[in-house]
Amino acid sequence: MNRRDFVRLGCATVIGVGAGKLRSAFAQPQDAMIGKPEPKASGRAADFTLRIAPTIVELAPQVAISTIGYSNRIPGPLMRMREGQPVTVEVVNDTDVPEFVHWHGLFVPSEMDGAAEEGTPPVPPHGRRRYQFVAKPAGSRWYHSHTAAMMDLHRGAYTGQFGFLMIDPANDPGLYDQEVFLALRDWEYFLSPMDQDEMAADPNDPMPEKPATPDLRPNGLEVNAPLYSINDKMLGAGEPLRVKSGQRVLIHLLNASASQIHRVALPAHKFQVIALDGNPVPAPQLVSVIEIAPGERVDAIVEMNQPGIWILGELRDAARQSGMGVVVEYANQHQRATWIPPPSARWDYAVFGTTAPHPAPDRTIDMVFEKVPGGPHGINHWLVNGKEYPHEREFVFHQGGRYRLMFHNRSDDSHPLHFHRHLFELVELNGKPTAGIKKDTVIVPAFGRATVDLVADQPGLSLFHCHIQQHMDFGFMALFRYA
Ligand SMILES: [Cu+2]
Repeated sequence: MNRRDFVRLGCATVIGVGAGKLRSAFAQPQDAMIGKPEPKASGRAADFTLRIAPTIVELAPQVAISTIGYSNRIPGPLMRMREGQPVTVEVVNDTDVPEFVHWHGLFVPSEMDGAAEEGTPPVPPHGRRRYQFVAKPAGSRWYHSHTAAMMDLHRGAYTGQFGFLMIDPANDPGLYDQEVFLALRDWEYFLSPMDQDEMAADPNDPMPEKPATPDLRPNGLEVNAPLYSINDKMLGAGEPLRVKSGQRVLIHLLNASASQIHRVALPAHKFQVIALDGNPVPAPQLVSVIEIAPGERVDAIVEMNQPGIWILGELRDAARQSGMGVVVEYANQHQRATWIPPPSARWDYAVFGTTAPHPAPDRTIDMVFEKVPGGPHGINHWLVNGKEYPHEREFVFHQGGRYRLMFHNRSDDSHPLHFHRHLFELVELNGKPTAGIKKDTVIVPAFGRATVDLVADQPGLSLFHCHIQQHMDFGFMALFRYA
């Protein structure tokens, strides 16, 4: 087996139905290479071309959704490059609205980063624009639309505009037999007052930011979704992930949802988490459950040593039964696909870290996040240090400075906070120290606190925001500049 074999994953098998039967019933066209970029435009030197255009994603037979995608694929083409390689991406916009492609987790200049707030020019409607950057740092990155959506749930991150971007290191130990890319995704977003309850706060969590008096204002509308998929297929459609006993399968997991934190498990197996947000962790660990927030990536190796047919899926029955799962099928197995709820376990970034001391920062920046429940349009609005974006003055870095950012989440929701163009190192999570974990997105739990260190080594404007699209659109952003 070629370890670079890229398996395009659909899904297969609803619970309780024979896998073999469904495979023939739900056979998809063989189109195994979403990894191939579109052909280069003639005479052009672009390394990749992305075409933003309306597309149909067939999540399952009789479940087809009209959306916007990259080059007619969901996820978009896998963009694979070598660390240090200069890259030109030609983006063609076949839609009626300006678009931005953000290179999530890469160190790219502000004008190439794909964020209007940083000064990146848009890809004009029915126009084109080239993004040029050097591929760094190595690891699992991704690209996605960074257009504000506001009340339009068919724009920006609510569409199918997302794809994997892999930057291969100079020396890849390649300790795996098969490599798969799994993007978790929600579809058909709508506004609802319902709490998804996907991340009910654990009453045992310390909640250091919980106010003494609770906010009794009624909650506003939040973005919800009735349909789920892994890549472009619901559980019950598409191809299973075919494995052989003894294989080590490297899973690149991405949460490309615009709104929800997800937790996944593979019954009878454990995930050896080796990288978070594409960055190798100091202490790889075996876990039964992976929790992953919008924007985050988790790379994990699974040793296939429990022959059978299993469902890799979301822990919540409603999400899994509405599509968020994929069948893992060992060779020569023909039984029904099995789901077994995993033992309850809290996700804790710190288990992948060390206890090394951190150098003292030059400065600490406190960032306090609060919710304004049910503001204009009945939507929750968000405050950073008492104000919605934009702030009258940006946060300021001095080049080469070492900054400690303290994220105080004074709301009853968990938020995945993303810093553009930089990596940060986790220092403390709800008072628990850790070290050596480098990320670009971190979940700060409800009423929780996270502290991260960041070296200001990427001059230019840098956006900071919650990666839940609605939160970002309604105030949860801040801009950092260099002095
Ligand atoms: Cu948020």
